[in-house]
Amino acid sequence: MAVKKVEKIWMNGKFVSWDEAKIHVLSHVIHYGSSFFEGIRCYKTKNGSAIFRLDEHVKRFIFSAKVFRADLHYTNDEICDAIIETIKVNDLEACYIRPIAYRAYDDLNVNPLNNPVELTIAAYEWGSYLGKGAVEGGIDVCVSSWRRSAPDTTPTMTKIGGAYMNSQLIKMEALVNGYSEGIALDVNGHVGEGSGENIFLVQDNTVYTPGVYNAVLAGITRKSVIQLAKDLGYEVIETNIMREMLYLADEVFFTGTAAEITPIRSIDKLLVGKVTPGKVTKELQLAFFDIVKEGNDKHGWLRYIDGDKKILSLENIKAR
Ligand code: PPE
Repeated sequence: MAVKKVEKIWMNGKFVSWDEAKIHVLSHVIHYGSSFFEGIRCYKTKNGSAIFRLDEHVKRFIFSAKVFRADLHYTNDEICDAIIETIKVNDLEACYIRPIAYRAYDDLNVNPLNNPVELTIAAYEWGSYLGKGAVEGGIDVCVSSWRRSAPDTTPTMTKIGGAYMNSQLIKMEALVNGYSEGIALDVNGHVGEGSGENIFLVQDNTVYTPGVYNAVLAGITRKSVIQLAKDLGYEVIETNIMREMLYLADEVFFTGTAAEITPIRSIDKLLVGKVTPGKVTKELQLAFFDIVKEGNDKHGWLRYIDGDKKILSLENIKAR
């Protein structure tokens, strides 16, 4: 499924047409994977289009670049505004947003410091990440033979292009063996995450998830689901998780911007729990979609793209 083309892409401060958003083949990023990116979702809520935890995503974007000594040349607020503009200029209501900064064209050797850092923002419609019906009915996954990076190798807390070569190995192995996704263990054999999702387990009404020390991305959906589980009264434990706990759990699910909350039906052909989605997974899905679809935003996680218009209309109401 090809990316669904829209009209314009934001490139280094201006809009260019989708087909002209190109970079040179000798750009540093192509040879050495030197990019920093985000995946963000804009939902069509009952109160209008709204971006989920925009500020948090942009903070992580700037953090990823900082670890690699890259200056994005734009502030958090400027990047947020550019993202909103990109959605508006393309008349999108619900979409996936992909800001990406990369070491561009100039010098060509491993040292990235002489190459300019460029920034691009695209927004487009994106369907179900793990296949049709995945969020509703669950998916079948395997434990990957590929591990996540060890600490002090590739920094797993950053969202960087190069790290997704590892994700590709996990994903391809899963797909060619007939699974929808793979779960990678960390360097010590504890459960890590999927190729593009964090993972959660439910056992005896307690929710477990690996810690960031298990070589996982500090997912923003993960953080949100931890909060929602606590709101619902569940204890949430971040800890080392043994592989066999995956097989014994009552419920297992993935979280991520693209994956949202996707239940896991089986792991290595062993069925997970009795029904998919399980009780806690379902409650968390309801709580999550109540925010992003119904707009019941009790935590202030939504940024409406027509925020200004909303304030204006409030004033109009007052004036009447
Ligand atoms: N781990 C990895 C490795 C990862 O790529 C993601 C997001 C997550 C965890 C969840 O993080 P968060 O989105 O902040 O909750 N993966 C993004 C990109 C996927 C892709 O195929 O590209 C995403 O979900 O947008």
